[in-house]
Amino acid sequence: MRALNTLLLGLATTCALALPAAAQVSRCLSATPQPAGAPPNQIVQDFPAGSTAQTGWRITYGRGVAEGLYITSAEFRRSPSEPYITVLKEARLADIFAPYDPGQPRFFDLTGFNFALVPVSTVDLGACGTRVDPVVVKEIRDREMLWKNDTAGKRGQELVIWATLDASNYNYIMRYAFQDDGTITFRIGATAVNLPGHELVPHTHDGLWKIDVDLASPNNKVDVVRRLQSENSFQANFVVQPFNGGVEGYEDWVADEFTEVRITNPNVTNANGKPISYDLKPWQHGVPRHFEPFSHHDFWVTQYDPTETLYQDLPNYVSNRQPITSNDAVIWFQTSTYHIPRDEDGTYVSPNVWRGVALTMYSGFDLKPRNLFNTTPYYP
Ligand SMILES: [Cu+2]
Repeated sequence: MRALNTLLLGLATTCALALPAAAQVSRCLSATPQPAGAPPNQIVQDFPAGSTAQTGWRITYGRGVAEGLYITSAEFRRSPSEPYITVLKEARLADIFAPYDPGQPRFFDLTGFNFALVPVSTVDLGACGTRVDPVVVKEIRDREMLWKNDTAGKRGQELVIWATLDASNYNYIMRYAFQDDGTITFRIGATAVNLPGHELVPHTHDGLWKIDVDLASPNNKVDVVRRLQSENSFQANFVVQPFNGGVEGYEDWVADEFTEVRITNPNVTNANGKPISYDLKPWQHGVPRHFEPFSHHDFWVTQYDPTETLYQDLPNYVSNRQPITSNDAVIWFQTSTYHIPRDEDGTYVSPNVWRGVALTMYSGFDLKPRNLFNTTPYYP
């Protein structure tokens, strides 16, 4: 009897051990089969993954030495019966700036070097990632609760592509996520080994982004949205005003105004008659203000010009104050993390030998649709 019990217990243990592994594998969300003959740098993903499509993205990406990973188009559809709507013509890090608190060194990690992307490793892939390119990872992820209403709710999903820039001792993770509700998230993560000889010196990692939203056409207008509030009144209100009065220039992110930049196509409306927009929502820990003039303001907007690629030249690019009310506008935005070294970054194992890596720190922003849908997406 004891032998039989042991045998049964053994079988039960074997089954119990086998089940979690199988369940773990099935947690990976299904990638949409790619259309035959599609360009190799294109990714199509419908949501919900592996089920009857409701929404979907069709994106293309590019990558290069001194450029990292960037987006060369992003189109979204609200339902499988509708055509895709262009959202992005281009989005990239124009540069990455790492100035050290004593004043030197000051690195421009894209335009100042020829840094390449790191080949994808198995550790990058995790349980569910795929290598879409020798240096680019694709993941279809669960992103927790899209909405909740007591016991009702819906989990959200996203298509993520990311790559890692080998910036000498440092690494930068460049990550773009295209979500089921039309949101796009942009993140830059700083990690790897603190600067040799400066391991304990504070510095910032500034993501200098260039975002060309062409919402259903290149002819969009750009507004700035602020919450006006006062400690002397119960009341508050918001204002929507042309960015910099409607001409090329800059605006600042003001923490107590919840500042956002809104890109609208005034000629395309949803079924409720409202123009479709995207809101650029900062995701800030703080704002960098360095000696360099480009860093003196958070948002810059220029009229599209293919020769304008250098973030450092923004003050010159805006000097002729071209209109940005019904042209192809480009938004430039800086996001930053302040890295004060800590023991978790590593330690000196001998006077000049450092051992350890800085854990990843992210900065970034989201682009979120406004009046693109007619009502709540993914609601019964
Ligand atoms: Cu750092």
